[in-house]
Parts: sequence; structure tokens; C-alpha cells
Amino acid sequence: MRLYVDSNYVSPYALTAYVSLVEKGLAFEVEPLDLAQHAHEDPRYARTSLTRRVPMLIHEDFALSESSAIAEYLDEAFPGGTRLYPGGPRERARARQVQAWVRSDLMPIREERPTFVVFCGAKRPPLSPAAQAAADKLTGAALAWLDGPREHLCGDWSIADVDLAMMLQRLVAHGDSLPAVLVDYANRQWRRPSVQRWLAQPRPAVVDY
Ligand SMILES: N[C@@H](CCC(=O)N[C@@H](CS)C(=O)NCC(=O)O)C(=O)O
Repeated sequence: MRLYVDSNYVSPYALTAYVSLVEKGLAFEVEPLDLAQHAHEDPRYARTSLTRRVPMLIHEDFALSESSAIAEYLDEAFPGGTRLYPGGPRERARARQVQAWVRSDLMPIREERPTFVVFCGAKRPPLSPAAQAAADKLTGAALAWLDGPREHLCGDWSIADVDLAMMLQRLVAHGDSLPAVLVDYANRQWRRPSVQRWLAQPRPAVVDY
């Protein structure tokens, strides 16, 4: 099995796919692509991926991109290892909801707190009013989902915990203000061995970009 990722190891979507493979206990090779050099546009990659994005998983003769589709595929094709999605329909739906939400909303946070902030220690100016409003929305939703207090979003751990923690870490790692319960949750996810393996990948010493 082969996973194509960005060569800076800062793609939040590559993180999801990578952690999914590790949690499943699967053997895989990592193939880093230099997006700045448009390696994802190279005809050989484009022909296989079709979407010209990372991550892409190659399993035998099957090529798949879109990180949440990769996670779902791995969970269904390989029932062993850690379960990536909850068994119950509502819990599974919640996990998918959170994955879809962090990929489609909260743009001001993504713009003002790019993942270089999380993985390379980049610093940015204070949040704009639009980004603060997005942070408030994220905080309200995460607090409601983790109310209890619950250790995970959906009962047991699921891959959606890593996706939610990734979004929260954009603020936590930068030192932006968040309720302690969310800081603890995001940091707990970050201590997971599968996430630690991703964090240990070689990165350029960029402080900003
Ligand atoms: N929804 C996709 C997003 C993938 C994505 O945006 N990947 C970025 C890297 S973080 C990429 O390949 N960018 C290059 C491009 O789109 O040209 C997923 O979840 O996998």
C-alpha cells in the first residue's frame, strides 16, 4: 500500500489518511510530493489520482483520493486494527458530520491559522473579527459535542477526533484563547501514538510561508 502526501507533511487531509493507516496497523509506504513544484500536476500522478490532490492511497490496482473516503475505505476493507468509525448509525453519522464540517466551513480559521502554525510553529497576527466569529462557532459546537465531559466525540475514539483536534490545534498551537476542556481534548488527541508518528515526519524549518 502506498500513501501520497505533501512533502512538507502539513496537509491536514494527509494527516487523516496517514493516521487511519497507522491505526489500522497496515504496512504502507509514504510517497511525498512537492506541491510547490506542482508534482501533483505531473501527468503520471494526475492520470492516477484524477483529482490531482493529496492524499492519494494506492491499494493494489485501486487508487483513491479524498481523505475521508480513504478512511472509510480502510475501515471497511480492513476490519482489523482500531475501528476508525463508530458502529452505531448516529455515532457514525456524527463522525462523518464533523469530518465534512471541518473540510467545508471555518475558512477564516483555515486562512489565518494555516497548518504551518501547527506543524512548524509559524506565527500570525491576532484573529480578525471573521476568524474570531468562526472560532466562536467552532468552540460552541465542540463544547456541545464533548459535553459530559466526554473523552471522545462519538463514544469510542474515531478518526473524526483527529479531524476536530486538527481544527482546534490551529488555535491551540498558536496560543489563541480556547476553553481549557478543548485545549485538553486537542492535546490528548495529539499525544496519540499514530498522530505522534505523523508529527515526527521530517519538515522544513519554515517559520512562515
Ligand atoms: N477534500 C480533500 C482535500 C485535499 C486537499 O485540498 N489537498 C491539498 C493539500 S492540503 C492539495 O492537494 N492541494 C493541491 C491542489 O489542490 O492543487 C481531502 O479531504 O483529501
